[in-house]
Amino acid sequence: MKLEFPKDFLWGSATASYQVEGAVHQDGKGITSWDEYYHMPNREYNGDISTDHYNRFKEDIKLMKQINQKTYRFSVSWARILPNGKGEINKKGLQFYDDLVEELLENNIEPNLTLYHWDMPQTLMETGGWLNRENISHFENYAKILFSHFRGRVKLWSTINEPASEVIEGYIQGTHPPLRKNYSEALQVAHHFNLAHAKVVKLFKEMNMEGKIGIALNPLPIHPASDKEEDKVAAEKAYAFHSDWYIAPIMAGKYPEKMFKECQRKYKSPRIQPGDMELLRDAKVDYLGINYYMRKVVAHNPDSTGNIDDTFKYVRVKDGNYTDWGWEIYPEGLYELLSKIQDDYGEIDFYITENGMGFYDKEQENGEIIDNDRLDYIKQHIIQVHRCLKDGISVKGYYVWSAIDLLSWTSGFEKRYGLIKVDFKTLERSIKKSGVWYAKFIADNFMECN
Ligand code: BGP
Repeated sequence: MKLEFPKDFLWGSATASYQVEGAVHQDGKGITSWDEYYHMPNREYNGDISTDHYNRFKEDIKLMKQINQKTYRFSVSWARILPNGKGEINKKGLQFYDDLVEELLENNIEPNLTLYHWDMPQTLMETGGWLNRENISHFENYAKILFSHFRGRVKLWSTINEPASEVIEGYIQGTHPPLRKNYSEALQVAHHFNLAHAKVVKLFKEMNMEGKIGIALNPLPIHPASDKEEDKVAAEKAYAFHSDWYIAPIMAGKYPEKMFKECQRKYKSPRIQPGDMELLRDAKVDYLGINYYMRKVVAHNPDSTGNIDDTFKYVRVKDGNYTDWGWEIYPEGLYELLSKIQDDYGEIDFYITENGMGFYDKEQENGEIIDNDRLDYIKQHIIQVHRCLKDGISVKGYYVWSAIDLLSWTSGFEKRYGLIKVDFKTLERSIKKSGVWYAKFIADNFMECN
């Protein structure tokens, strides 16, 4: 069967500033929360050099061009533009993104810019980061600088990458900065993320910016482990916790009702001020970005302490296809998720802002990477994108995570994602088999499959 895609479909790949740029002290950049995190005692790796994209972006864009990419999603490091998160603009930092955007445009690659992909200027983190409501106006001010500067050149914008990850890993599990374990804070941070997002969407419209603005969320499709009522309830709770808590405020300016009541009862959080919900309701996004990696299967947890995230527990599926990091490969989940969001909230344009899988890449004797697993992963997910299109779900673009090998937040340089290989000793780059396949697929814009 021949699966054809619309002519204007945007095929691309993605990275994030801290994971790929390196050059952490170059040209006046300020310290970020992740610089701080990786320089705590006993950390085995850090992003000080990473792939050195900051100094090698031209070479990287040349390779993206060879892969026939139509778009590239990257994030701006707030602390390169405003080393302390506010105050004076660092011209050299802005110049870097200027050069990057110009290089992309010259190569006919559409820039897709994310304003915040987790690297918070440390000065702001020290005054409370996203827990401090004042951070919202600092973010607005930073966004305004980028909007004015890139007006007419950057047409695809995303406010925040995966607020859920920073909320859950940074404020509940305590594994990402700022290493907190506090439910009440976590819920407040989620609310501040939503407000910051909404203010910036509003600003985008007020400034009559050309193009589209959205957000990149990472909702998970969740299945109950059995038909038992208690497992079904567990799955509903897990979906509210991981997914709908972040989708509902963006799509409908509200919080999922049951979970909201439970959070108020248990944690008296989030605290909402007059006007907040109106702001969320008025900030209509032009698209919804979805970062999709895996599904989760959950069962009722009889040993729950009663917290919102442990009334359910994760279950490994017998015969499931898992990576070495325990992430289940489940391409149908992408279709399920998008259909559910559309059923719940109506039609919207989607971009798959991240999709990919981390593997231990094994080199051939000549250094080549024959990454059949990654190639198949990408292919299977693109088939699901086609299924969405066929069923009237409007997907406009797809980004492989990641454009190039880079630092995985908590798995270092072992867990590889790139279409482009990096030899981290020499920083030499070469295109992997998956990249060669993707190049041909993009050029054809169709796929033959059985
Ligand atoms: C997403 C992040 C990316 C990326 C990816 C893979 O949640 O937006 O930045 O890192 O996950 O995750 P990891 O690097 O932890 O394997």
